[in-house]
Amino acid sequence: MKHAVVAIMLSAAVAMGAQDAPKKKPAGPRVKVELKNAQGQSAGTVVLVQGKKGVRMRVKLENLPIGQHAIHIHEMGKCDAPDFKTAGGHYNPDGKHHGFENPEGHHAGDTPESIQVEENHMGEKTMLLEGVTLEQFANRSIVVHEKADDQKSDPSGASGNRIACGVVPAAPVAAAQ
Ligand SMILES: [Cu+2]
Ligand SMILES: [Zn+2]
Repeated sequence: MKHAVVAIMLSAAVAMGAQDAPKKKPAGPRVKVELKNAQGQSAGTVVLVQGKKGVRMRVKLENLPIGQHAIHIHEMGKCDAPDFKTAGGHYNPDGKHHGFENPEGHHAGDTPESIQVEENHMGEKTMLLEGVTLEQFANRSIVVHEKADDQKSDPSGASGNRIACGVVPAAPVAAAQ
């Protein structure tokens, strides 16, 4: 009887040890941003995860017009509807110009791709923002625009009005999805 208990405990310890051995790299610190549209409805979420090369950005949009929409990190952590002007300009600590195709670019808050919103008014994209950190984005905002980003026109890629916004929380959340 005693032996059986010891055997069970041993095998449990072995199993735990095996589980502890990391097969994948652990996911880095992350935050979840809740987007709202001009009407105050949910416009989706953005999860930002710190990686080795930069920040991975997972965007899920909803309740937005069909078409391509630019998305950027703006300087101020304020999202006052309906125009979201309080979010300020693009996060730009290095005094650069807008867009990945701009020879004097790009802003640290620029993103390499626009997001397609489909007929169900939803859209999804994951991209890597290289050379930036999650810490830099804390207490700033993420803004979605009415049009696509041309990646070269100052100050905002000719992407038109701001149609959704969310503040980036300061503290990383361990298990945000
Ligand atoms: Cu923007
Ligand atoms: Zn920009």
